[in-house]
Amino acid sequence: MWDMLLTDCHAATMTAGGAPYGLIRGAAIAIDGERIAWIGKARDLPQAPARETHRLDDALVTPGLIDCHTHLVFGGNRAREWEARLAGASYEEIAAKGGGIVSTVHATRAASEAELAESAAQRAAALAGAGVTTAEIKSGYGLDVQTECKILRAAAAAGEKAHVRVMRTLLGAHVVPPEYQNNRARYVDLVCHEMIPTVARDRLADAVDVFCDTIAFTVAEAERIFAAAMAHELAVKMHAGQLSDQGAAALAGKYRALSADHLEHVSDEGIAAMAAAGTVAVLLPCAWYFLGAGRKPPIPALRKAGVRIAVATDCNPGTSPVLSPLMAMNMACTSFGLTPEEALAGMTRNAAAALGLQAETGTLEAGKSADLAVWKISNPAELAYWMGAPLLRERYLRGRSV
Ligand code: DI6
Ligand code: FE
Repeated sequence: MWDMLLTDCHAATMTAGGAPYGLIRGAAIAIDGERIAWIGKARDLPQAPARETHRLDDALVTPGLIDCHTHLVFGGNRAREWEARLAGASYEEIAAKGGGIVSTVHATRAASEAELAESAAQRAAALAGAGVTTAEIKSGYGLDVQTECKILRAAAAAGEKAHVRVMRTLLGAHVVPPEYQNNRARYVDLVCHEMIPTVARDRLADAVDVFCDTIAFTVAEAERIFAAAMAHELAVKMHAGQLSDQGAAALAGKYRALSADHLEHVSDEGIAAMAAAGTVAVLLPCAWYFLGAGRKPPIPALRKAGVRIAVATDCNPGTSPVLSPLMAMNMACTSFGLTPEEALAGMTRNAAAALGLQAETGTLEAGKSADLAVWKISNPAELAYWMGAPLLRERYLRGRSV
């Protein structure tokens, strides 16, 4: 006897290679404990009884959405800076004058762990209300060992409060903090010899990320940090090609990074290295939009090379104050030219791969965690089509309605 049976639904399983969206019309989904035990056409159900049966009135079920790139934990906000940008200042100019990321660092250092957990939990709850069951959360607004650890602990607490599975990423290499402005190498030493070992020892993160760009870290610095992360058995990821092409995507490939993210500026060699390594391309169309819609990521080249494409909100106070995964999917289609099916794969199957979770979640398949989103629509293309509509009906995380 199964624990739970969901019937009278259509399932966009998002498994690759079969029908569009892996769609099963007239589906049933059986859940045992935390896992999907069986999924298929209801008429093929091998056994009927379950402790609990839910009839879903022909609703669409998809894998719970996965927001694989966020900076949800931060103090304050940057609405003032945005006003300055609207009046003509550039993101790089503001950063060079000590604004930008550094201003959020001051606000985050000043906030208590409980305050950070509470504001991040509210943001995580907003994502959950739009169908997210898994979110990655990066640190990166502390830039000292103590505050980076505080952020990573707050990230876990936020996930617990909002019933979202959280994967944590150390982004100690977000920018060089003001106190190391004249001694970058010593800050990279701190990241490699103190931050990464502490975070690994206390199991505060699953991966290490580096912002590799003009206003942040060079490829050589990123390589030192990747080597340190790998020595501590942490996965690596990269903010690559957001503002310029420094060769970051090629380095991501060389180190078999889980993902390279942004990629508005990326060379053919960078794409080839990512393809060879299986590195996922994470597109962040809301950050692209909020920074003024410049150069776009080369989608046809990524497709041609066979690079898997994910989509995320990049929720952060400077370049993407966005808590709507469906809006990110919409923009990935309207602005970058993804198909609605690619956009949904980008927030499910490929987002799972960008977090190393492809065996656990991201598709509806027997054996995977029962992470589901139930929607008030019947055609999966509607997920990327409606803008700002409350489409979610219900969410399951690890087999439980939350
Ligand atoms: N790229 C981004 O878009 C965010 N971080 C990064 O490396 C922006 C962070 C911020 O401006 O606060
Ligand atoms: Fe980011």
